[in-house]
Amino acid sequence: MQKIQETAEKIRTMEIRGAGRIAKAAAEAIRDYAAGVEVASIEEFSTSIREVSNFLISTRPTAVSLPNAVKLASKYSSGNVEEARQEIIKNANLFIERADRALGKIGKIGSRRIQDGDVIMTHCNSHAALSIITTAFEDGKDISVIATESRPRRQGLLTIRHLNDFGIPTTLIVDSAVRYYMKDVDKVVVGADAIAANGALVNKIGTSQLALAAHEARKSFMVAAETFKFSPSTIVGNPIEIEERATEEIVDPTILKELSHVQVRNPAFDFTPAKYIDMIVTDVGIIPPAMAYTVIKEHLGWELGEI
Ligand code: RUB
Repeated sequence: MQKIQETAEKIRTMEIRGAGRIAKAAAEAIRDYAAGVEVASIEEFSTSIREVSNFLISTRPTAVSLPNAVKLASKYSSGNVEEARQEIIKNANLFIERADRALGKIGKIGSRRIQDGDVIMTHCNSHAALSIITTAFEDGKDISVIATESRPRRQGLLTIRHLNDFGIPTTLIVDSAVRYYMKDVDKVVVGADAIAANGALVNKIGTSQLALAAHEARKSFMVAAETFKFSPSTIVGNPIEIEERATEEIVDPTILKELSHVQVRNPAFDFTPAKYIDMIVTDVGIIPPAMAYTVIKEHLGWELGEI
């Protein structure tokens, strides 16, 4: 239980962040918990797996990779505790391996869409988007990146550090400079926290303004997303919840205490409608957003009865 609590805390405080990393950390935590939990019966095993699954899922509400990972990792069919443990260990390891392989595939596929000389704008810090950018660079393409700061948590600083380690020339800008610089951009490449059945993207707050500015300037808008970022529950009408984080991330609480007519809002993600997305680069190939439903049905084992 200690590892579950530690992982949950790290996800909640964003020490572990980014939808892909969150998913892998949750799968690892479930695996280790299943391997060690002491139970007297399969019923007890099932109850405790369900409880820790729900606990992990509650840590961050938007990244659909989290419930998808927990669901795929904690699958078992045996009525015998020892066999059920082994099934979970196997499924969790399979999920983690696939997630790692998916990043490599997305990098390979997406980099073919990047041309020599391209200026790429990215937002926040997405390992899937960075996989495309760094693969294109390693393939010998002379590219440069414009990275947004991504207030309030400033994940853009992680992005510029990562790109700098590869030797990729990068310009850091504030989020409000996105439209100003769009004229210099060839392609926008961002990651995904969730993709709904209608192809809408949920990603770091501000992503939709990159998409709008790219659309206005006729620049290509690419999303990098593993298949486990697609949301099965949107097929049956469930909305994707946008996480609202503490106001302290934006403004010092002592300042707010002096003000009686001000509220502060801090949504962590926003929606980008499918019509602003040119392509989604997944580990099973490049798709138009309109194919999100097919990805969910074919690659997430979605069945109406399960939801
Ligand atoms: C991170 C974010 C990333 C996606 C995709 O938000 O919006 O673009 O999670 O990342 P936060 P990846 O920092 O709030 O978790 O491609 O690494 O899964």
